[in-house]
Amino acid sequence: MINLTINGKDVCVPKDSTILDAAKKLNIKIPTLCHMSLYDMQFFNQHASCRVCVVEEVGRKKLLPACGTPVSEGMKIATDTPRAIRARRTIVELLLSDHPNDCLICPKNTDCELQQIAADLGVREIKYQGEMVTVPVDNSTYSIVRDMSKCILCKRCETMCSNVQTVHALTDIGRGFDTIMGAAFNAPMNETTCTFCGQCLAVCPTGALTEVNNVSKVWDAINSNKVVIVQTAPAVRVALGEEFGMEPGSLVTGQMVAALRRLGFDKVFDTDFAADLTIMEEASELIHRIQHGGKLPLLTSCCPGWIKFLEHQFSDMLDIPSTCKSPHEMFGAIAKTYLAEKMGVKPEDMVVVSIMPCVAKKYEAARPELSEGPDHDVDIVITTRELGLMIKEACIDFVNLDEEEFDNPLGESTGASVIFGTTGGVIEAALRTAYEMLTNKTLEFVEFQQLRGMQGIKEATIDIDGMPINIAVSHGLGNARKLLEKIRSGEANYHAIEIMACPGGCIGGAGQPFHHGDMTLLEKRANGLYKDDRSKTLRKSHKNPMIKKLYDEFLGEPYSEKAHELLHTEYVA
Ligand code: HC1
Ligand code: SF4
Repeated sequence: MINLTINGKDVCVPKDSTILDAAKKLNIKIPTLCHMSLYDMQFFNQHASCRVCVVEEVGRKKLLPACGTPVSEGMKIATDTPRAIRARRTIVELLLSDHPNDCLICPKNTDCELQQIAADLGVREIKYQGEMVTVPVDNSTYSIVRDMSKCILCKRCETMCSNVQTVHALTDIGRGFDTIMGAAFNAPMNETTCTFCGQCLAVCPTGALTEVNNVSKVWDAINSNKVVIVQTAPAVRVALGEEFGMEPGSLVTGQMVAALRRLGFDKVFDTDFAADLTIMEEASELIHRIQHGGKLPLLTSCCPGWIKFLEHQFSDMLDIPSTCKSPHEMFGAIAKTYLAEKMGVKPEDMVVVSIMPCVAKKYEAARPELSEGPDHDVDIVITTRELGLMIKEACIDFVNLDEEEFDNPLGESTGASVIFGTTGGVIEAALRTAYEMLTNKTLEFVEFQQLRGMQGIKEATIDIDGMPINIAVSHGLGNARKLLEKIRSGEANYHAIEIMACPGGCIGGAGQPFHHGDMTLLEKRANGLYKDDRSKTLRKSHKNPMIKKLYDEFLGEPYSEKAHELLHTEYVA
């Protein structure tokens, strides 16, 4: 252990600690910008590139970056000397010297950490005006915008993409002033191995990486003559409240539905309905593969970021994911056929909008192999944050709205579908149905605690009436890679695996209110979903009466030819 003093207070910390760690132990705040600690300190960004955290070593009059300097015995540190504070302000002034002054119209306005730190340090003028970065904005994808004029080279995006997601799509390219963050040869993002998971933009402190904003497309649709219907993903309901100052995990389903009606949507439906439908197909597929010697393990396929990761990095294994489309795409397919017919609306006169916690869903909706007709089954995707913006723009008093119910028939759902939004939830929902389909017995205890929690990889053997079923669950693409390598080498013996690209599952999606890798916050969102599940009378997807009706009236049997035509897909290398 190492003893030192900070601002005259003694502190004792383990020998590999930094000055920043020691200051945290004393509850002394040191501003940081490039520094990042994620998921209970499993990952760090410790490049010490911005130097905003400089502190003064007393006696030696030396300025040191607190995040990158290890403690040493007898060290005396001061965090609040005029020299340290002046140095921090100068550093921020220099960062602003080549930063565009467009805060008012920047997508990160009020969420920008550079803006906040400049305000906290009392920066009130652009003191130095230097040359600007002139690399064109990369608008090549449906999900992510890359504007290098706003990059401060903190490298948080690289840490996220390389260390957490193991995709390695982003790195620093060029030298000196010309350095930017991008793919090799500054290729546009749509020509790289990027999965569009968006986790890089979730940790970007400025507006250098942001999501593609589709809000104006939604307003245009609402103000047109078309019938505009909306669906909301499971994870949105436990995070949207945060945009209005509510506690993480607050369940705001009723207020969300009311707000969507006030915004002008013609019908407000639930992706949860389609999650129940997915389970009917996916559980049937699992049973089919087990009983007919099909390829195992079956991998869940509802996460577009993970599917793209598989297509790029494990293209020899495209036959293992379930062929089921994701729930929001199943919803689109059913909306533009069954529902359109029921409503007496031509599919081309209907606009389907998805509210998702995810930025990869924007790209997924545009994938040609996921739509039946010439138009996309899902027309527009916006994130939880974009919905928050629309509600603010319309001056709706969200917190005080009276709760309202979803419309029917595509608004009815069970507890099984709600838990899709957290890691482990999809496979738990599938097991609830697979058990009863396989055994014709009632599953009394529907909660599979072994599959819950925030460990990166969870493994369990579930006994289905004497038949052991080996399950694995992973979240975060780095963990997916570990599981896929075990399958490729023949080391693993699983029947089914759930994979989600974002740590925490969809509750941690890049379209959610920024969570800064805070595991406690993610757990609160997960608990909100589990609470919602417990509150439901129906907790198994196959018990959803509207799903039964859909099969009776339209699809026939689960896994039928019609179901295949509308609800299943294929993957491309
Ligand atoms: Fe998800 Fe899904 S759970 S992928 O995480 O299968 O985005 O919430 O909508 O489609 O239902 C996301 C969430 C979401 C789909 C469902
Ligand atoms: Fe990497 Fe995901 Fe960002 Fe793409 S979206 S660059 S895969 S972190």
